[in-house]
Amino acid sequence: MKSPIRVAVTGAAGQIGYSLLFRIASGAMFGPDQPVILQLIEAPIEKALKALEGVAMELDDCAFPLLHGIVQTSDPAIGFKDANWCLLIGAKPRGPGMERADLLKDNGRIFTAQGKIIDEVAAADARVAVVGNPANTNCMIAASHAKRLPADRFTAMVRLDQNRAQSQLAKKAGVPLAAVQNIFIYGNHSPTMFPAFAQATIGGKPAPAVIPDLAWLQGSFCETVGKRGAAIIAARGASSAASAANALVDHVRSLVTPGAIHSVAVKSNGAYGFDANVWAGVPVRTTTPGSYEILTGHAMDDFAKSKLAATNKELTDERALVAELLG
Ligand code: NAX
Repeated sequence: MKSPIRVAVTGAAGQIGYSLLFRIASGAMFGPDQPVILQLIEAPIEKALKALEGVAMELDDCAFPLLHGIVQTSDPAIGFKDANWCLLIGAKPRGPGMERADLLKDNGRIFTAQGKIIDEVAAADARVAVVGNPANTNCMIAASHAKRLPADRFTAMVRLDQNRAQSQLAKKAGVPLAAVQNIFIYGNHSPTMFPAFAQATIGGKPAPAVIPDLAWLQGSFCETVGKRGAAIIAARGASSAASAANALVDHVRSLVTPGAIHSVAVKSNGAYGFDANVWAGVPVRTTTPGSYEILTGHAMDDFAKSKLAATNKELTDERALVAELLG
């Protein structure tokens, strides 16, 4: 049996947390032979901490053999202590009438503090995955406050968008999901993201050859993927949770599986014309567990270039709005 790894999860009593923790503890994220210690972090609010107690009780009641311990805390210094993976889900939601700039700043303050404390107390091999929105910019802020951990340890999740795009293409083509490959998400986790359909393959053929409907690919496909979160809120009365948790399982599982090729928001370093200092969705290949290289060889046509420019502009605008919070 391997020795357990420590997995810190913020927002652990929230709706994504409730769909996520049981899958981590069952082995879906790190594999069936990897024990875990869950370090659950909640906001210092009585109701949230009480809910967290209930979640921990349910985790106990699952009797997962791989779950070697549960920490419950509202103190990030305890929650992130020696963590090998830090899954940052907790964030302030956008309230009625709240400006996006205020949301960026309020969350920026949370991720400033978390970036600092993770850098101080997490394990030397710590990896960070950000889900809390605005995920790309929150991730950039947290990374900017880390002096010990390099920037490439900080990733943000665009895997839900990739999964959504894969599913839409499979439905349209009338093929099983696994027939759709190489569909990658570029840019921000927001409606400006670009699901690069021209690079995707369906049954080994270019997607536009199998779906010869450019108007659909450029229009309704991109729009459905980009606005899927809002469509789910409209239908369900609550934001995507189970699919977001599932995507985080996929995000981390792919990052610990050498050879996996998948979409992750990482420090762009100028890839695909993104501003070098923003965190943008790009295709990566996992090299060794937890490490990756950006795949830079994909050609972009004029339509793709215009989409990339738009999502890059949104990321640089967000960066400008939080400039005072960057370390
Ligand atoms: P919930 O409101 O159900 O849960 C959030 C939890 O975080 C709450 O229990 C809250 O007490 C806790 N929290 C708040 N601030 C905290 C802090 N500083 N430290 C620790 N815990 C804190 O939201 P949920 O539906 O779980 O969504 C969480 C975040 O994921 C939101 O920001 C949401 O926008 C984002 N999403 C990101 C997605 C992505 O693909 N990147 C998709 C799904 C989701 O919308």
